[in-house]
Amino acid sequence: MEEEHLHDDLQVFKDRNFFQQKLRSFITVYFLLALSFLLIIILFAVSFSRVSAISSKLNEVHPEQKQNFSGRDFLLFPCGPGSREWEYFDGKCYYFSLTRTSWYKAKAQCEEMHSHLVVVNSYAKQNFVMFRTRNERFWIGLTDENSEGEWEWIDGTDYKTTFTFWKEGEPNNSGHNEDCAHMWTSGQWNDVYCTYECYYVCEKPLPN
Ligand SMILES: [Ca+2]
Ligand SMILES: [Ca+2]
Repeated sequence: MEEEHLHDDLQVFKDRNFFQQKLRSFITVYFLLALSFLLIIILFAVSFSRVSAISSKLNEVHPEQKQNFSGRDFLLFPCGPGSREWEYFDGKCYYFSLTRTSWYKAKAQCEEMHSHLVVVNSYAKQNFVMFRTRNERFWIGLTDENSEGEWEWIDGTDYKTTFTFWKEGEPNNSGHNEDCAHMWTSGQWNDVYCTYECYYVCEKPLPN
């Protein structure tokens, strides 16, 4: 009887020991799982912060590259990469027309492009325009239509105190109706009737 009782006690002890072992294993497994989970979270947080740091560095670099690119663009096309038909000279932009028209229409077409007919107020500008207009006639922004013989630049530049480059014997107001000036094939200026059709040069300031 006593032996049987002892056997039961031993069995209870064994069961309890087994239960405790199982519990310990469960706790260990759960602990390891929790630890793994925590490690994953830490790894994720570290990776995320690294990615954020790299991305913000890239963002810092990108505007610089953009600026360099637009800087190069500006050097190549000072009048704007979208306005390659405009040519740059000495702080201004010039458009040399590809079609012939009257002085009035040329004036209007320059205005449509937010510019005005060229004002040739220096020998340097004369040289620049003359080089591009060789062998063709181009309207310039000079007229005496308001008062015969009183030449006026289209932008209000004072004619009397400014550079001129008239052809010899010009302006001659031939036929009493020559009120608009153009550059001759030689580059020198001539007055001609304003409805005459020739090319034209527009001028505008550099875009902002
Ligand atoms: Ca005239
Ligand atoms: Ca003339």
